[in-house]
Amino acid sequence: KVSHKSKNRPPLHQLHRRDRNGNLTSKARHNMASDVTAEAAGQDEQDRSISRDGTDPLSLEARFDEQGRPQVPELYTSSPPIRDHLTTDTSISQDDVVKQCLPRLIKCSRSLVGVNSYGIPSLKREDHIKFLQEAIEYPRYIAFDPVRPWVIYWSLTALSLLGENVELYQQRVVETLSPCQNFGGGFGGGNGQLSHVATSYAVVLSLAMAGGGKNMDMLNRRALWRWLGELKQTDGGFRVCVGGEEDVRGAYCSMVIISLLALPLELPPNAPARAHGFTSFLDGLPEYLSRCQTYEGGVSAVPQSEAHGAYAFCVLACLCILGPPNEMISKYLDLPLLLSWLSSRQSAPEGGFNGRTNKLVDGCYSHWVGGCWPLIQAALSESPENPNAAKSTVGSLYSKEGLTRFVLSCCQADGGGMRDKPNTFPDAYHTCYTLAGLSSTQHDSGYSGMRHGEAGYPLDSAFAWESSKEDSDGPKNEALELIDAGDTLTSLHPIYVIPWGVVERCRELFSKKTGF
Ligand code: FPP
Ligand code: K
Ligand code: ZN
Repeated sequence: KVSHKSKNRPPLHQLHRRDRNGNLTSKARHNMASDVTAEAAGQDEQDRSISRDGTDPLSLEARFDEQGRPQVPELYTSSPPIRDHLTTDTSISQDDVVKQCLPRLIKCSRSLVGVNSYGIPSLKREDHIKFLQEAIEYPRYIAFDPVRPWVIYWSLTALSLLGENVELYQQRVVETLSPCQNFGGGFGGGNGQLSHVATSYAVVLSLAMAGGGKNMDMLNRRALWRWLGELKQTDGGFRVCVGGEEDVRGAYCSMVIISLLALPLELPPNAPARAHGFTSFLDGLPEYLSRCQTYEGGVSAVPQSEAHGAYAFCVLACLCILGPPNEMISKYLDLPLLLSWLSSRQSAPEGGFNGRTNKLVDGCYSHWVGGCWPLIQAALSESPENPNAAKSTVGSLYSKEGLTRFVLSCCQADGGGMRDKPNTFPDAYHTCYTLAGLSSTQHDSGYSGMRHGEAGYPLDSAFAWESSKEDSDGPKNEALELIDAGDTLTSLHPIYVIPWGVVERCRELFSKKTGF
């Protein structure tokens, strides 16, 4: 039982000190943030017991008042019950985010219009579709020139999540992306630009999504294979471009391309890593990924750096391309430490995830961090290949409700599109990844295991995942309970982050291909 009383707090007028210019001092700004949010919640002087009668106040059954109306748990509508009173730039900006998010969460929870009976706003589907159609049609910024394939990938993925048919874009996607392909293999971010593994990843996924199976002929698979061979490093990892930096994006993007196109795993003859005795793209790779786990338990871009959610996703997804999750993740990562770090990414009352310790929630981490959870949950589930093991699935290990509230209350921009957080502008990147995260609250996916005798390609396990059926027995999906039926999104493959059918289509196209 946690009880929180703020009786030791000095009166407001003492807290809100101003400097000579009449501006609030940073200490005052800091105090005000907590007061304003607490007062807005009407909680300041109340006893905030989170379990008065022993029932779990966050469970859906404990939600209804005497009139049978659902109640919003205080976790999402009140200031954090425990806070560090040391004022720093970090605590000031954190208070500021709470100050932006909390009134929205409270307003939604009390509003009677535009929200459902759980106090959750509806998805502005048509506005988001319109926003994305414009984003793909008229990229607005010169800064987008080196990320053309990304803008296409984000828009097509988000449109797919919203239920749109993206095959309409087939011809134009090919026309835009063809000039990005280089004779030396791979794709640059724009015409005449150096090949990069991240833009090549976005190209391959975009062609697969928009093509209906037709676009893949334009890929020079042999050149791609040779070029990836140049990126493979003698410590097991991959550079992101020739002469460029090596980090876990290089590893994840390369392995997505290799596995989805079923490229030979053997290193091409020109690969510099051959001089080190390596013969395969897989040599030293899981060991390299393992070295990127930090003392916090999270994963960094390169060994000995700061853990970040975006890199954690790259590493977990890459390990899940290399083998079954329950084998790979616990073999190469300290799973309890990773769980502790990953759990700390979700913030209350905001409900969203941050990317790293002491930083702010951001809608895009709904995917980068949120997308780690299905992979971890699969790693913790019993191996489906062991017939003696009861198929146990762990339930959700994060608050799907918190994430749902954050995305729908704080990340939907007024004119359509999704954003990082309130008071930021929407863009295709945030629209893609907030929706991907929201979708993963609604659809549980898991590792289904390979059928025996089927294994042929060594990376088969990457394709042995499935989206669990809604009628399956197992715990009810709390996120689906909370939103209106019309507000559900389609489901994405947890490793490739494109629709399931698109992954299957690639698999059919390439798995039986011998040679190039
Ligand atoms: C910090 O930015 C962000 C990073 C260190 C990594 C960002 C990388 C990705 C989002 C994607 C990588 C994956 C692929 C597949 C290319 P920040 O300091 O602005 O944000 P923060 O305060 O939230 O950490
Ligand atoms: K950020
Ligand atoms: Zn972001």
